[in-house]
Amino acid sequence: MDYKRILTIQDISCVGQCSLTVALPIISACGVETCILPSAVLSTHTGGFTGFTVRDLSEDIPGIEAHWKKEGIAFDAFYTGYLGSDEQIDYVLDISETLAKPGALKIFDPAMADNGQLYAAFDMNYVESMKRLMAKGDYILPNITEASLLTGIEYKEQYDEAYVKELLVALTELGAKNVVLTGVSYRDGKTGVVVFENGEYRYYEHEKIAKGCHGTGDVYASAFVGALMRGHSAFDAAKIAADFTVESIKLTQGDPDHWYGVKFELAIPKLVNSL
Ligand code: PXL
Repeated sequence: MDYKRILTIQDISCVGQCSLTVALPIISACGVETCILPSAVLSTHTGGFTGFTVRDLSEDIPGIEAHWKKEGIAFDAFYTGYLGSDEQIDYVLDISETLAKPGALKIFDPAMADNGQLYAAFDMNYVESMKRLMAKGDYILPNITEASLLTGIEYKEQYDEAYVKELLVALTELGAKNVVLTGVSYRDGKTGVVVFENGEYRYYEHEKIAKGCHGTGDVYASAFVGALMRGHSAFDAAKIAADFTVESIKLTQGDPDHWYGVKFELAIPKLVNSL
């Protein structure tokens, strides 16, 4: 069987079910070798906990890259999520060129904002740097907030297909080849994902369960990467990832103690079956 090796670069939030603690189990469960490059170690994610610790690992990255180069290690794909700084974006740009197998895919999630707002750690300089990363993406996975920040197009909570298409075209004008736009909701009780590939717009709509569950962007992106690397088309991978994310949210609903993430582990058997 075709066996792919990817590198995912994002933080380790030790508790909180996001970034690497989500990407590693999900992509591995999809049958893909998942190498990691932690950008930082935090005691928890930053979305609701207070007093978390942060250790930035930027200064370790050049040494890790040099070692891998010496060992002749290369990757079939790169998947990035939450990164700690502008400097790390430059490292990612370099690594995704120098450690790439021929034809390697770059799948970049800006992971910097949601619900109309940038995450606590970021400012507009970071957004500017993120544009440079998005420009190199084969698939970028912004939500509507991130798409609006990246393109300078006004953020809207209520919108129509014309607005979404304007965002998609502007994102490809930044340089991104294809866009998977998440959290696209045209009517109450429903949300979905748009895959804009080679200029073609396709929408997968599904039920909307709860507003803004933590970590679901990372659960979604990880399953998308896993399914894509297993040979599914981008649209099928987007559907598989959406169904997995919905199932994970359903399995978490009704447990107020579990506000910080979703119980995606319980949905992994279904994800594996859908591959
Ligand atoms: O992608 C979500 C995420 C990842 N890592 C950290 C975060 C968040 C969202 O808040 O704070 C550290």
